[in-house]
Amino acid sequence: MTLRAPRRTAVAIRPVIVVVLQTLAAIAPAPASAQPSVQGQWSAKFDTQNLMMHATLLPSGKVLFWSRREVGEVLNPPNCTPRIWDPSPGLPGVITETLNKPTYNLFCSGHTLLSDGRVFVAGGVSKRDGEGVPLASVYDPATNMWTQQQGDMSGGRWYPTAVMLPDGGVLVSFGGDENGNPNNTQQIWRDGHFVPTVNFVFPMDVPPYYPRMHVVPDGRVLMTGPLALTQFLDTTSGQWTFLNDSDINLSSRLNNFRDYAPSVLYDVGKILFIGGGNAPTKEAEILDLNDPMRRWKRTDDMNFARRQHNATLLPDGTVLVMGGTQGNGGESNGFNDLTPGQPIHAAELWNPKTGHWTTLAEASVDRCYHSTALLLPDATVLSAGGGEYSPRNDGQQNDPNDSHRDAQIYSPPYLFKGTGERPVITSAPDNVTYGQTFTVATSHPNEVGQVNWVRLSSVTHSFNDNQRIIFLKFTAATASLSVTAPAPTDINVCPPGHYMMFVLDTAGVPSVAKILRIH
Ligand SMILES: [Cu+2]
Repeated sequence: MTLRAPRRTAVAIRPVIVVVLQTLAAIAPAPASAQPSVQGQWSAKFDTQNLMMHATLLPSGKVLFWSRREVGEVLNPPNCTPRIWDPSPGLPGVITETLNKPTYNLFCSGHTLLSDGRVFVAGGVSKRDGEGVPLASVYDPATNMWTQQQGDMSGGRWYPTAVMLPDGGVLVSFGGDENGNPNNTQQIWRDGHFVPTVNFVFPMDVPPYYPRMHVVPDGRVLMTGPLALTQFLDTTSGQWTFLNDSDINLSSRLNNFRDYAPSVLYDVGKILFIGGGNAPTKEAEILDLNDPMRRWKRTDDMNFARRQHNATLLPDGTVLVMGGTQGNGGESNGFNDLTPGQPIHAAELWNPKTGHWTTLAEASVDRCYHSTALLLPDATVLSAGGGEYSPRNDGQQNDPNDSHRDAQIYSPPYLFKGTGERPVITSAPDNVTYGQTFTVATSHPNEVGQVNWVRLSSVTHSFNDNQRIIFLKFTAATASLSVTAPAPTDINVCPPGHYMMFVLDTAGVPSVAKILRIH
């Protein structure tokens, strides 16, 4: 996984664009060094059979993914083909199909990993973009099979968000209904069916598509975007309340409505909302729910304006941003500007301790609308997909050259720090319970700086609703660590389910993760 990426192939560019590129080169921060220990390193691009538009890391370390159609099909066929990517043999990995795939199309659904390692998927597309399917399905990695769920989903859902709740249920919110109108209902799915007594209705006029939602420490669900107005949902009563008690003006993000922006729960009760909007912005904001003031604050701007980008929480607590476009023109009128020079190939990394962004190495592929990124157990990051849409929203497909049935692996700078030797977890439990103290055998217990859990990812449309990080308490013994799992009272901070456990040395170099389950 340390192959060097080939230089981006030069494309014929009109003179006016060359001027733009030269200007950008002049204002973009110069790379401090081409060294991998500073900028990280991209693998060569590799084929993924189809576009990784919806992607979930399974407890096996494999990735479940799907796109909207197979090559050569019409834009909205009746169903799609979910696949499994197994990176364990080394790149490009092995890709296989899942069994008993749903009879409807999972494209533009909402999904989340359940606490038992199955994947819950709400909605999808029916005949046209915007028109949702009123069905839900579950994928079980143990059988490699899909099962359609019984019961009413209160109308179709195209672009809904599904968030796993600490009690193991799933909150399903909004999306477009069968007729392409906004579905303003929310439901809870639990133990194999939709809870019939729970059917919340959003109090505002128009519910947002793909709302950015996080379970926060008090157990409520916080919606951070794309609407500027930030609100909590109490999932026991269906009651929405403003971020700042009753004052709507103090409850908004600073930078207005921002669609296609990632929102990341990067620490306990702390959220980073990054870029997005049309025109795309460089602005990023943070919210600390531990602060009684409860106000959004600016952190540093990114080095590039971005929309349609992805943000990935790394095992050291930093946030990696990849892809997206800085343009607000092009064929799609700014929805997904792929004009040469507008897609951002450089990754960048946000440090929560300083608020600063560092520009990193450049990918070789545009990763904009319908791209995904997720953290893999070896502490590298998968960056994949992009494309497969109708630029003018008229049913005509995009330029096939802009649909990327491929991926690249990014190795962050932490993998090239120090001696290059990584901590090794030699043994750790598969299951732990809340509050349990357990033993982790590791190569150099006295050089361990952190033991962190990162929840497995489930990502689509620039939002990863599953990722979160837990910083654990530990003590070092002769050949092992004694690690304490989160307490039963921390269930909202660390919901039950699967996490990648990383041991990091004092220089911040992470081990390969051990995937374990807390329950
Ligand atoms: Cu889409």
